[in-house]
Amino acid sequence: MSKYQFIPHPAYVKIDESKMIQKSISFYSIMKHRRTIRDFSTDPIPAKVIENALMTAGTAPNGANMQPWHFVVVQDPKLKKLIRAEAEKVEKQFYESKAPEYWLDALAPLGTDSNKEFLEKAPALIVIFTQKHTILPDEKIKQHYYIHESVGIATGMLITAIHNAGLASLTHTPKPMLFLRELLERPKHETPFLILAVGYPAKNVQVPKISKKSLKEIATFK
Ligand code: IYR
Repeated sequence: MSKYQFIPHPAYVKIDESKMIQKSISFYSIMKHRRTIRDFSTDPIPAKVIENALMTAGTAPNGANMQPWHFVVVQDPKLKKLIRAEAEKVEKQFYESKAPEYWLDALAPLGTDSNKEFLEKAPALIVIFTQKHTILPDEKIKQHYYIHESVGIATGMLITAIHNAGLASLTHTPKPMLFLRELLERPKHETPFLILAVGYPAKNVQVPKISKKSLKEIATFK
């Protein structure tokens, strides 16, 4: 007998078609109201929501079930201040010299700049790391696979869970962002992937007037 076990799918419940369509519509109407915000309220957020959203992210499909991610939740104001200072350093270089004109033109409708106040104002920053491998207790190394695909999927599920619970978020990718490994004391085989700022929107927050592509533009049916 194989040492690997298969069990009946413990949770699959078939729902009828009309209910399924209804559910897909109501989920879409929840998700289409998600907006990235750049101005957060400093109001504290429920720790349980963050924990549950992280557990949701942890259910993501991923390469060979290696779960090649690590999430650091930063709420300490001093640490957030340090992250902001380092991020603004690299962002200043990006906006003032590194970014080509066409990139800055593409960003113009979003109103971004090198000021990253949200890194201090948002009550929580979830810093997501990719892991190249697992180090086993005997120090042997277990390789990870499809790391970026896996962590990208988990991050999408995290953003979805946070939105579904009623909080807002902002994906931030300072470039380069290796400073996060040092500031957050993560090991060498982990690489920062993205910062997700999480909180309530500031009062009267404004968002850019932008739209999403239509189904026709994003999908082909053959
Ligand atoms: N990392 C920079 C620039 C930036 C790039 C893209 I592509 C965006 O969609 C938004 C911002 C910043 O955070 O400002």
